[in-house]
Amino acid sequence: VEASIPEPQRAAWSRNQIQSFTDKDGFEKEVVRHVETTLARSMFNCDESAAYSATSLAFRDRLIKDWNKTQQRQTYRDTKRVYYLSLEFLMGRALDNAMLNVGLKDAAKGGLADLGFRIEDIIGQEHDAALGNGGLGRLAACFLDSLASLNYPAWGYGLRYRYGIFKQEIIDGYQVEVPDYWLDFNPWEFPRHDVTVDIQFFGHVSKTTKDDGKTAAIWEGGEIVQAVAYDVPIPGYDTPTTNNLRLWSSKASGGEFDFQKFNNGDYESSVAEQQRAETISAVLYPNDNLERGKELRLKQQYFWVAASLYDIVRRFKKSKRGWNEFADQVAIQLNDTHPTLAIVELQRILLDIEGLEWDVAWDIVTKTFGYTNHTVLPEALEKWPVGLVQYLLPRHLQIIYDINLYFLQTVEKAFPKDRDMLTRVSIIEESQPKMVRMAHLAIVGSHKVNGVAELHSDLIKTTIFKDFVEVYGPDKFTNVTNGITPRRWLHQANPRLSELIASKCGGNGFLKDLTQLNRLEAHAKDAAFRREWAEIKYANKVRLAKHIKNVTGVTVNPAALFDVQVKRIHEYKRQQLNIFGVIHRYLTLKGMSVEERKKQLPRVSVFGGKAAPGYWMAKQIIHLINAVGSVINKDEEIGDLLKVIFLEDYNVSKAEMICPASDLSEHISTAGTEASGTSNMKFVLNGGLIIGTCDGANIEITREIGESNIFLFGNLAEDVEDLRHAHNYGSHSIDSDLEKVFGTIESGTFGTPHDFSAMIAAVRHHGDYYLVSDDFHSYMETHRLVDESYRNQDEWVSKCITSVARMGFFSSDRCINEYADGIWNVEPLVVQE
Ligand code: TH1
Repeated sequence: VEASIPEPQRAAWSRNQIQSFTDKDGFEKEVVRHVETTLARSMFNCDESAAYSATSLAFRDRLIKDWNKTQQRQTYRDTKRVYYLSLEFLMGRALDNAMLNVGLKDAAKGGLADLGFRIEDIIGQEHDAALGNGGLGRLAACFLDSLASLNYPAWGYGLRYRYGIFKQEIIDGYQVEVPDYWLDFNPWEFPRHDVTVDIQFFGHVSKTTKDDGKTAAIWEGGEIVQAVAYDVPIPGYDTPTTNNLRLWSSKASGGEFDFQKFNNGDYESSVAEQQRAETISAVLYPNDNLERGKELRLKQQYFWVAASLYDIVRRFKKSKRGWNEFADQVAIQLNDTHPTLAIVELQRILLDIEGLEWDVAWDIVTKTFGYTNHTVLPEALEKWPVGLVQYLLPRHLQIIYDINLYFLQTVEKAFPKDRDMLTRVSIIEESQPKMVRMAHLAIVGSHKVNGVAELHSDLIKTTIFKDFVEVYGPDKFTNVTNGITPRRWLHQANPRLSELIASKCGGNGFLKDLTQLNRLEAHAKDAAFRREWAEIKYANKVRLAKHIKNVTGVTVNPAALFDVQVKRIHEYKRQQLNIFGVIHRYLTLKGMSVEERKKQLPRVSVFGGKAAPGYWMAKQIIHLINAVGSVINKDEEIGDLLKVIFLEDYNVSKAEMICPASDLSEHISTAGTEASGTSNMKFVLNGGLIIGTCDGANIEITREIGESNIFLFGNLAEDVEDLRHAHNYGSHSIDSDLEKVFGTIESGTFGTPHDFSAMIAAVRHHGDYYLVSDDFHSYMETHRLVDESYRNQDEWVSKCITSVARMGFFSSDRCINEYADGIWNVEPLVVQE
């Protein structure tokens, strides 16, 4: 429908079109209809899987109505839109979220009960949409939820991977990766076979002279791969706004070429071509905070970015506005450097296709883009060999060189004769082979660059991007501290706690304005409230204990302190520090008399997380955790006092069960390495306390909830460099308690010592880059404080309540409003009911 038809007319059509349910009876009718028609099954043999499918289809119908209305409204009003470009969207499950956001979960619960099902079992049928590695992908998903809930006109753009992050199995204590084929039945996506874009690769560039005598570049030859759009509706909470997530899938461009081969009897090679094209969107690269420079990864990036930009420009052109208005209509946010080629692609479109002058085009480009940096780890900073870019995207490399030339000219004017400055800020690294530095390109091509927590934003300004602060001044660099959506991470994950909070906060308003949690603060002193609070935590722990029993066979005591570290396995996140600490605790317990032991607090140490398949050290860490668990868990002398659990296949839906059941969670990265962290926020919001380092968002969490409500330990970011230097050039002595732990491992207590020798050598002989030994003593001391504190349950629960009351700042709604004001300059657009 074109905008030329008056809106009232179109609104009248949609009112009369789809009738969707509004209560339990209506829901039941829809489920039965979908079982019997859409699924072509009968209600007599409707199992949980069919009930899940039909329930999803019923809710999907509801979303479609609001989705169409939202898109029509946004097209008609033609206000500025935000485009969030992310290679990862870690969405998790959609059904529960859809039910809660449209406010019909109770209707569905009653309806499913009438049909003989428990709603939890039906929700549990859904496969996670796991198109991401960890925090970066989950942040993108939280942002989509907030954008819709706050009524911002916004689209997400990503890749529709056939295989998301692998499924992790633990076999004999080792990680085994199994492919995650998740598309079998996915009611939440809509293929748009009519929305396709041809994407060009390889080829060569020639020059022509235009009518006006100017020369223009023409990129020709090479091969074409087709991008097909798949749309996923993103419902806002308690609002009709339903935004769109568009994921691109690759296929062979088809057409006559294929057909001819087919007719010539070259069937095999035409199928092979098809498969080669489909490879582009086949698999998510399973590395978190690591860039391995694979050609297919660069192909994925350009494929996705070019399709998205074509789509965005096509939509802009419909409005018949001049190019001078582009940046007033379009804001594009780059989620890390993965989509940085979008900068080059837009410049190419404006220059080569639309015929704009370089300076005019470049001004539009830089006003359009914003770039978010998520890491300072050197191994994660993207660099592509110049030769590879030249071969895959010859025209883009020319444009990159021109961008760099003009940029370096302005730098030279400001810093005459400073050759080193030019070398340092150049987009091209003069190494062997030469490399394109994507972060530099992203900075030069954007009007704002932001970090994701205060410490991190300070660090990028003083370390990796220091020179750019000199070049552009400090205002181009800003901070937007990450946040999480309280809908999924409190209301959906922890319904009982959400209800209890609502009873003291004057209803559910806190779910849309999380600062209202401060109304809880007064109740921290109320003994009856504390009892209810503690009872909910206990019930959540019982549920996790049952899950642990089911999947590992180990019985854990729900009254024990649950100490949880779940996140990607990485040396900088220091799961090795945690497991060394667990071993130390075990040794301490073993050294006690029976009497003494009786006085100790029981603990359950829970670990979870995936290691990148090629990250050998991370896999060793998983193996050690499992080896330690299998010894301690069957040590009868220790019994309930200590259990060590590794939960396999940690993902979003498991996080929703684990976060509400934690007493203490570990966020113990080496200071200065974790840009923000977001699970720290999830755990505190669910009434758990944190043991952590002064790193990432832990620092701001401390400022908000108060120093007495968090267990901080370890060296500070400012001291890390000197400590590392001392390890390598001074004498490096290992903490004596840690040496005992090493000795125990080396004595064979946890199996073949050789299996773990590299982990020990990293600390003893290879400079202990992550400061495990430096922080060990203070870590163990702080755990002692945790035990002491947990003994006083009244005080512990008060701390938890006070902390939750002060977590309002960490809503992704606050975060999205900051982006909207400070970076995108967009306003909400309310869709009428
Ligand atoms: C993470 C950061 O490690 C984490 O601290 C932060 O909270 C999160 O992003 C959201 O801001 C990152 N994930 C990745 C993944 C890749 C590359 C870089 C990063 S940084 C693939």
